Amino acid sequence: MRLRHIFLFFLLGMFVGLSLSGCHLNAKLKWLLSLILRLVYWGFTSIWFSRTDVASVTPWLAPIVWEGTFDSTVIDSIHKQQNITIATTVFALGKYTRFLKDFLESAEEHYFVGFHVHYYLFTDQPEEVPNVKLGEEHYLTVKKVPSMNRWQDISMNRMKILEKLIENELASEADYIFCLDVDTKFYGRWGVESLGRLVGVIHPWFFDAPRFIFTYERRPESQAYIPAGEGDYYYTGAAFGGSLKDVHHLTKTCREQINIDIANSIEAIWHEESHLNKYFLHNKPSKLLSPEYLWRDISMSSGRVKIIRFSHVSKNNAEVRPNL
Ligand code: UD2
Repeated sequence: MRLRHIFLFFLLGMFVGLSLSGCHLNAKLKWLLSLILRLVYWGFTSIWFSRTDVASVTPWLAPIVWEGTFDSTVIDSIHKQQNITIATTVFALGKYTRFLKDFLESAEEHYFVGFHVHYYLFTDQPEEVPNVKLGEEHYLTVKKVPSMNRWQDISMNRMKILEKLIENELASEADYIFCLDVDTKFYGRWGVESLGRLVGVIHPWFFDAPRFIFTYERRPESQAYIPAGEGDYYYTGAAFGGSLKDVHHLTKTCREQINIDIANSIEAIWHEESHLNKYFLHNKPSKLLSPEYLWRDISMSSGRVKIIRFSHVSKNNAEVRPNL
């Protein structure tokens, strides 16, 4: 595709050059006219929105969103006509309330700017929620949840709370939902290019790693078990989303699997993230977001990650978590 257009680009230049050859224009002017026409062609064609250095489609033909694979102006204008609302959930219990200010302030700069967003913030300390000025059509609802003694339980319990939120409150309130970790910050655009029926984000530690390195649950006793040789990508538990129906099915299934594990006295190696990976193995995401949508630390760079949109902030686990 790209080669064809490069060829056309030069052909257009030659054609313009030849057409002007009979005119009484000086050489510099002809060259300038030809260049302007070629740049106009370049500017109006959409072929430049593709990447050859990364995979931008999965083996089951779901797009993988990277910078350079979409035109934000085009995709924004399509979605603007649809009047969609994106519910966004975030949990901040215990000392994790300290991450809220940066999360919300940076989200207001970069996250679905110009679209309807409704944040649902779950916390055990509503009084600690900072007062952040929200943009037009952005709303925030704070929901009190009980404290928990283990960070693993806080993390896993999100599936149950999300399932109930979708079931009881969101049906007529939103079209899509994203569920995000709070110890994070936005640094670049996260917009409608991320929307899809079922959306997973490739984990930043594993996007260029071979499958045998993936930290799937390997014990057959757990419901999250994935045998060696299986699995497509390693997805992060820090960000996932999609339509309400699909995310409801995801959260319900993961909650059920977690409960079976609890009954069998086993906890998956990476908690709900392990169950999420198992779910995505059998329910393939319809869209994948590249690690631009959840980077590991803003200071760590990779040639293929050209823009960091959302990133984990470094934290001292021993200091912020209620247990080790
Ligand atoms: C990984 C995942 C995370 C989750 C976890 C499960 C990535 C980048 N992150 O992160 O999504 O799957 O593993 O093992 O893959 N929380 C609180 N208070 C607490 C503890 C946790 O509010 O005391 C919430 C908070 O929203 C936080 C989330 O739970 O962002 C996940 O906890 P974490 O960030 O400490 O987990 P981590 O870094 O191991």
